Amino acid sequence: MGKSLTQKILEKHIVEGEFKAGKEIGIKIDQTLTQDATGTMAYLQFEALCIPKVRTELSVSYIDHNTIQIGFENADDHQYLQTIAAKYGILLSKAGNGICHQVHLERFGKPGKTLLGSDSHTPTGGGLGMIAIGAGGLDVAVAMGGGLFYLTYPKIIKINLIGKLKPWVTAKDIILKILDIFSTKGNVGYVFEFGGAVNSLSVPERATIANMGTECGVTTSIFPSDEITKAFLRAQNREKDWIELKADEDAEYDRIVDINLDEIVPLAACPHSPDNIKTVKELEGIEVNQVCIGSCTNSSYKDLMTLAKILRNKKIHPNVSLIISPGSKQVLENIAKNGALTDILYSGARITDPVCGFCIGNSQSPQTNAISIRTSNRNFFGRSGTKSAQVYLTSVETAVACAITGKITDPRNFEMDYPQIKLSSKFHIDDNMILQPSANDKEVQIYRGPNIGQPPLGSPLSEHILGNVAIKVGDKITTDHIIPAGSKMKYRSNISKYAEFVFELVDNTFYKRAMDNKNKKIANIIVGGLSYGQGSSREHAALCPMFLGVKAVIAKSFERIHTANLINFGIIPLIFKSEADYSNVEVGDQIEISHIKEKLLTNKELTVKNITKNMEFGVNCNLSNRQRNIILAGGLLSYTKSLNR
Ligand code: MIC
Ligand code: SF4
Repeated sequence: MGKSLTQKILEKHIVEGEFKAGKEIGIKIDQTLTQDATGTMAYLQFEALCIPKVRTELSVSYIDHNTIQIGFENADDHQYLQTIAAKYGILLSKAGNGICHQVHLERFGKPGKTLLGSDSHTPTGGGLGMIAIGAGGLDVAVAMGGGLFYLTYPKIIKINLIGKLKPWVTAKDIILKILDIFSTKGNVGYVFEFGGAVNSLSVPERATIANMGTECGVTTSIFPSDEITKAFLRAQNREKDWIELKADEDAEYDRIVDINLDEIVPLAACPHSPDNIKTVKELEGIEVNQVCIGSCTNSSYKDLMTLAKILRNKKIHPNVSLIISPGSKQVLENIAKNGALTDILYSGARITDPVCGFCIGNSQSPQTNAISIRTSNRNFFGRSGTKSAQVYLTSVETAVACAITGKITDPRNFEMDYPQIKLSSKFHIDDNMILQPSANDKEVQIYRGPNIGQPPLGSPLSEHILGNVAIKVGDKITTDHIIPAGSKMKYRSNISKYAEFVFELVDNTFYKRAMDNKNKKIANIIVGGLSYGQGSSREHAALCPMFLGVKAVIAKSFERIHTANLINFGIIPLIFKSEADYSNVEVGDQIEISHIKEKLLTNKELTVKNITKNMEFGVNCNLSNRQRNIILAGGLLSYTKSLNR
């Protein structure tokens, strides 16, 4: 039987486990990436592992998230990251050089390699034929130290593209269609492998699709590496990094889904979830206050050239604020050199640094009750920094149409020919903002500002948990609900401070309640619905609850990265055996879970006693042997240290 592309790359990297869907495997990681918001903690943890140098082929530390410098905290963190990179053999991409996923695609990604990144959109590298996976910072720290990365051997869905996109319909509309089909829940343990008419899509377009596959909750998404990939790498002066990669003709898949590109129309994800899809036609006429173009989903040279061509000789609507964030310094320099930037500026747009910026809500928060059209990948409640804002996610083409007319507008209404953008055969490249590690690593002093704390260690699991339900939440709770980013993100390296904001968006009394329980030595329990922990890879969504004394989360189902993060920080993820039992627990109920170690070691169902309601229910804890040992040790850091002893 032939092999899929995913199988071929995983087979080359597997070190532990067997190729059976649902079983845990350990793979070797060739490349890692971190960004500053998750990176400071990842490197503090890396330091705690006491390894003298990274053991990967390539590790890059990007500064792209916390770039707003009001106060000393972010600038101090940047300096910490720069000295760490110099000392431990890591490349450093300075603030202003670009968004990690865009820069990695341009300068470092290689077909056939594995990439682990402390950011959930790391699968963007799948656009180049990599197995690129997002994970918590601690998993990335372990991989930098040469440790394996463990994942469930995935089920593979072939997304078979048929036909060709019509003018004004884009790769973004393809992935929005996929979100319409698959939704943001129920896809844990799958990989999307793209095949069929992929040769109509350039690498940046493939990357847009792979980037947002993350919103479905899949492990990763991957495209073949073909002549189009080769041309992209050649334009980046990296043709030597190219290899051809494709699935065998007779490869078998767990499922095949055909997507007919001719039938796709401009789409939008409506508030407050990337899977709340409507056609742009259905939304036409809604007045728009803000349009933001950029983010790691749609900020490539092709995106901004399309934008510039549409804006040429046009002015944006007076009621709209148009924000443009290029994906990288390379993109910005190229559109500056060829004059396209002038067309953008003349239209009345505001240009920001090439950073995450608006996407993570640490700048450009819209006005109260605003309608904001964005080309980014997430429109979770409150993420823009304005709770009352309504954020719609669209393609660049739709977004710019809205900026010009001041209303949600189907770009096909424009009376102009669809701009055809030819990708340069050679980009202007200048890597001066990527710093090489020091040749004198022993002499590098690590800079530690007052914002840098110590990574808290978990305590070994106890046999018995007596606790209170400190919060009960519904379905599709994202990590942005658990611990917001935006203006609070500057506390990423200061856990006791950052923990004050846990569940702030959902219930701002949580922190006080949790601390009261903690001070009385009562464990905190979180109760959740379906798909708990969607979205980002931020391990702070486990680390801060751990700091607040959360010992278990009981939910109807969990998302992949968040489950791993909970385990890494010694919090037990428990799944209701019967979803109906969700209604049998309320905030404030006293809960007892006994014989935990014994049940975990024998893989038996656990019993949760609701003392307040005088009733019991069953929960499952589906862990691999390795995960069980991590939980028993009180988390991955203690576990890894014990192995290295
Ligand atoms: C995001 O898009 O939510 C982030 C900010 O990039 C996160 C990482 C983080 O929280 O630092 C992600 O996607 O993993
Ligand atoms: Fe940055 Fe937004 Fe991409 Fe996250 S999704 S990496 S915040 S641009």
